[in-house]
Amino acid sequence: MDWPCEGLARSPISVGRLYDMTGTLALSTQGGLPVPIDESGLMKQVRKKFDLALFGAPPAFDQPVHVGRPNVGDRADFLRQVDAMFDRLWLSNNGPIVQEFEAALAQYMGVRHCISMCNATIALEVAIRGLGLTGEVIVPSYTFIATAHALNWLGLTPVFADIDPRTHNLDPESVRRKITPRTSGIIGVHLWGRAAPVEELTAIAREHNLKLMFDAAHAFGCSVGSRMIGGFGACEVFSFHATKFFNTFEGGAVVTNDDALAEKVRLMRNFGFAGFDNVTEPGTNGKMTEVCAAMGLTNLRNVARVVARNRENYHCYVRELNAIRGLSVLAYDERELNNFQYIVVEVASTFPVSRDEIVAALHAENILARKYFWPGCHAMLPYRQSQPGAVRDLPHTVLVADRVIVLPTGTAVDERHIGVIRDVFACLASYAAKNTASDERRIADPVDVLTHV
Ligand code: T4K
Repeated sequence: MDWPCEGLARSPISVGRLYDMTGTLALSTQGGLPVPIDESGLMKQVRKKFDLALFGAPPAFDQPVHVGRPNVGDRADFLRQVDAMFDRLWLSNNGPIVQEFEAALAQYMGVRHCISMCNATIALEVAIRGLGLTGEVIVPSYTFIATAHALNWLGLTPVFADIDPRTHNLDPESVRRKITPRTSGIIGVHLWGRAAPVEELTAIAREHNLKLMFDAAHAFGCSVGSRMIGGFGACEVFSFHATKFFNTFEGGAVVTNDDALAEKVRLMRNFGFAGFDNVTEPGTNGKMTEVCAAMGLTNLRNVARVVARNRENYHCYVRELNAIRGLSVLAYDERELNNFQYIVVEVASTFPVSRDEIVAALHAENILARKYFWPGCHAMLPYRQSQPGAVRDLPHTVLVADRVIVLPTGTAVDERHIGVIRDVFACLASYAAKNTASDERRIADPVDVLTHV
């Protein structure tokens, strides 16, 4: 079908004109200006084609609805800790709040060591270096670019393996095919907080004498086989970025049950200092600050509330979107612990509107859906040239990256937002289906769009 371009979606069209044409927009006005019709900031109902911002209507929300809105616990609790920090005048360098935070996380995950860091990218680099990885390391291409960049930054080669299209996680058979004499390790990623195939990857690593670690950036508070993620492989790395289910503003951690590795990682995080004037390792500055750790302690006490909201949102999305033919919400295994942080919708090729057109339509409504992790690391500029065979070897990565949309959730989102998102999908589907069946004319400009109803 023909579809108005993104630029068209943003072209200003007067509210008055829209009322004249459709007569049904549920826009309310106050002193002539549109005002939201509910507390979610909703500006209109979306029932049919001309209710869509893509066709010139005002956006559904007056403010952007984000995928990565931070979840924040009790502010008074946080501010009390920050006050005490100011009294102590101890702001960084393994302060008391960082130590309390690390102990609390180690206990929460049931691991021996938690070494907090300034972010997960630095934590990955320190862990990779601490483990002594060299040459080639196998990673999924379908992940956030930081997984590959951490290797590249250290002068190592990320070798991209394919995923299982049902789980979006590493396909063990593809991993096997990527092993060469230069391979030193595997980094599994628990994508969307759903566990990588831990058992299979552990067996492959053992068989080929490779080191295995996990990028657990998405998997805080998740389990596999009823064991908390955090204790698998030689170590696991978490992200506590602002957009994550659990945040410390910026932050991350290496967690491990290996005493020697923990000791090395601790030293590397702080320039390799083993005491005053005594440097025993090459190191970097990966330290978490006190204020970040205070945010972590506050948010740790808020985890259950955020999980509950995310879970409700997830069920609401499943109910609303799975009812529309051609859409499916990636399922969480509810026998395990999940943080339900990512709402991942797959758009089938039979859906009458393409994934990119849907994203453009949602953005026009101020719903900032994302195409994570399109187009896959292998297709990003720094890696495109280095592995020319990658596209041939990564059919499932290409397939999945082309059909995923990640939708807003978290404590800033509720069923009212989800209802509107459902309406946008439904409206697009029914308009496109009708348009394709009955009207094959090219719609060239806004006037054309508006006159060929
Ligand atoms: N490994 C994996 C598998 C990862 O997914 C990540 C990070 C890492 C490693 C590395 O972790 P860190 O080094 O970051 O700790 C975001 C995050 O920046 C990134 O941490 C995360 N993965 C990735 C999946 O998502 P972008 O490029 O999408 O960020 P941005 O700025 O577009 O923000 C996303 C949405 O959140 C926007 O709609 C704006 C909104 N937002 C953002 C911030 C920071 C807010 O509403 N408030 C905020 O404070 O990467």
